[in-house]
Amino acid sequence: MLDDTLDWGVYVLTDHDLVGSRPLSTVIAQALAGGASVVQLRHKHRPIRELYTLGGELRDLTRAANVPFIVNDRLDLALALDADGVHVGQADLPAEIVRRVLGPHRILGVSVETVAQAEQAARAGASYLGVGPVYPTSTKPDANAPIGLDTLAAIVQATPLPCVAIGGITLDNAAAVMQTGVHGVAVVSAIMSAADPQQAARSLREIVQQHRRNP
Ligand code: TZP
Ligand code: MG
Repeated sequence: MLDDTLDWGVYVLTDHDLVGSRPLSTVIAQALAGGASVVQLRHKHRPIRELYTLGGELRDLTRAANVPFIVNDRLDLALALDADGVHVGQADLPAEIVRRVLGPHRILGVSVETVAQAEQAARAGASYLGVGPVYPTSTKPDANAPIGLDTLAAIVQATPLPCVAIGGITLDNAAAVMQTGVHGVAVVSAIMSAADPQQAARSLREIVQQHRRNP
């Protein structure tokens, strides 16, 4: 899974709070049908057993769609689920430790918001960077101030790693985000809150493909 052919274009993260009464696995299946190209199980405040069960469903869906399945924060859960990778932030386990435990082949994503953090993540063995928040977002209450498009573009320029932009990305601003040279956009609410997640993913995918400067 860790190779240059990964498609970072439409990276969707789960959120239990945004799907209403719809099962998360149904929303993800719809997003995949619309062209989501990466799925991350992002799990705040849920018992680990529940996440293990949900994660198994998502792993099966993503495998059937030939799309990478990534677990947020929890290395143990990623390994238990035989996920394709894990994504850590600056306050999670250090990236070099996660890389050591994961081995060389699985995907390691690291959240960054500065060029210095991007350089450090590359040294630690990151496979890709999640860069943001680009815009204000209400999905992550503890998010730092938005970095904006200029800082996003500076990080993209500075790192050899694929960058996925995150934070407040919608159908309205995705084209501008893609023009910074990122490999894709990562969204929570734009797909999780959509009345039609399949259509939302399809529309995002069209914008990404139209405005992509990197594959
Ligand atoms: N990391 C930085 S911003 C964010 C995360 C997980 C939340 C993005 O959510 P949304 O709804 O796409 O703005
Ligand atoms: Mg985290």
